[in-house]
Amino acid sequence: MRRVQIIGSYLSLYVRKVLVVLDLKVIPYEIDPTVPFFGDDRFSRISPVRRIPVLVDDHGLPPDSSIVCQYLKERYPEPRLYPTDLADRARARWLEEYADSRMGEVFFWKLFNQVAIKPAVWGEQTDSRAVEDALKNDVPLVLDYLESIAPLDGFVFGAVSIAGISIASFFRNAEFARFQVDAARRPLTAAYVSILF
Ligand SMILES: N[C@@H](CCC(=O)N[C@@H](CS)C(=O)NCC(=O)O)C(=O)O
Repeated sequence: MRRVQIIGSYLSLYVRKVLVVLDLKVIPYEIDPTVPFFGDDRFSRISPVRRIPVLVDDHGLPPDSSIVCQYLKERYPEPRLYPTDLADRARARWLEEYADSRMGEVFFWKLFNQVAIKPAVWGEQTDSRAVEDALKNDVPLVLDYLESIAPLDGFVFGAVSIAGISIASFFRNAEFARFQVDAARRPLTAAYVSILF
């Protein structure tokens, strides 16, 4: 199978989501570690909003992790990472979207960005109040929602799917920001995240 190229860093949760899909489908890849903040004109042309990941293969694709994962699903159908049932497939896509947008907002922008990107990339101070606010107000709402959809046992939809992959990718960054799910308060979410890792 031909090797594909992924423009993006291992540190990005959206890149990680695509890499997990590539690994599960045993598709060889190489990483172009362009950092979006410093990408050149070529990067702006292939990623107009200057975001990673971008998958580069012989088809010249648009960016966006969900679009890339959908493309990989159609080009390399096995193993299936979207449920067979139509309604479950819609639910899985919703959880992917929830992870990408809401969890992205909270775990990436409000936490990881504050504790990692601001100091390491921009040399700016972490806004501790913003971090505290996210931990107090935003994170609990996300975790409550996940607790309501996490299965009693095993995976949502019975097998590893794009939903679990998307959710797990965010918890890795949350962990980099020294955040862990409290298993006593949210046992289903903690168990679900632990099997996804
Ligand atoms: N919806 C996009 C989001 C991608 C995204 O926000 N990537 C971040 C890295 S984790 C990025 O490139 N940030 C650069 C910036 O905001 O300038 C996707 O799913 O690919």
